Amino acid sequence: MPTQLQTAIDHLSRAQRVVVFTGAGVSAESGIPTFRDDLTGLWARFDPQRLATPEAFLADPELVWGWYEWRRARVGQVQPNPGHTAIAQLERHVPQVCVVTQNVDDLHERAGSTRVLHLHGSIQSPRCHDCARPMQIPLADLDQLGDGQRMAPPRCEDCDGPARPGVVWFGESLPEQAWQSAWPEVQKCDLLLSVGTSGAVYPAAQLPQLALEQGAVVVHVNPDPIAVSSERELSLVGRAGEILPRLMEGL
Ligand code: BV8
Ligand code: ZN
Repeated sequence: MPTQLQTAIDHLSRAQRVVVFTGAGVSAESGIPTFRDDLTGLWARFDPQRLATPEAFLADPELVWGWYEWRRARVGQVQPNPGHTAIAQLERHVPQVCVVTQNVDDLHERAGSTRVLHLHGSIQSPRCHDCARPMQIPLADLDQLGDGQRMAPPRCEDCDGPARPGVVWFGESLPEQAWQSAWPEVQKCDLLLSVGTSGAVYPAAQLPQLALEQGAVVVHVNPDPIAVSSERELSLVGRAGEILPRLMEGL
């Protein structure tokens, strides 16, 4: 009886079009806390789902901007982990690979993935809240920030509006271009590799189900076992940085 890992390797070795769908778990081993992890420091008493909203920003721009600048500074200080690297190496074995990520960090790109769609935006691209002009803002010094501080968002040179993070907040629509590109990729893939996501946030969380419905194989990689509902769905239990390199070794 082949192991789940060997079965996944067999499917992956035959796949022509693979979508790698990732969540915060793929960046956990780089030192970026997931949304399931408790927030720390200044943000410890806040719920991310309440802080990552337009309402929270309008109510207290300095608290929300400070949180994103602290996170953006941390992303600048960490490195891609073996999970990101294995996903980038997949492109050597599979003709068509598309990474569809819920993450707002740039670790997939820094690991070498060449096609990355960000369904929830990018923390590296702040813009004016009022006129949407992209704003170049130097990284905050993490040593100065300690566990995070309130920070006044810089003002836009054109209209004096406040900077806002380039991410998609709860209640905001997904970027049209990313979502319109992701959907057909999932529709036509042979295999969707779902890594490090709790599948709690919609509409992104629909994608593995969409892949299954169109006949693709779906492979989950997560330290928590994922309940599977079809013989074309596999759950590989373990960390991305441990499982993904083993998948690549088998190709
Ligand atoms: C929209 C950017 C509509 C910001 C994020 C009821 C009320 C109100 C709203 C809703 C509702 N029901 C549904 C909604 C819609 C809402 C939603 O889904 N809410 C949920 C919470 C119920 N969705 C939205 O609002 C979306 N927009 O629907 O618009 C609309 C339509 C038309 C017109 C106008 C509006 C927008 C959602 C985007 C929110 N922004 N991020 C920021 O980063 O601050 S979401 C954010 O949270 C992440 O991007 C990510 O998507 C999500 C966290 O999920 P995960 O990535 O899965 O991470 P998580 O921590 O949950 O899990 C980590 C996993 O990794 C775990 O399974 C863990 O076991 C695993 N793991 C841990 N370590 C490892 C590991 N795996 C592998 N290796 C390891 N080492
Ligand atoms: Zn502006």
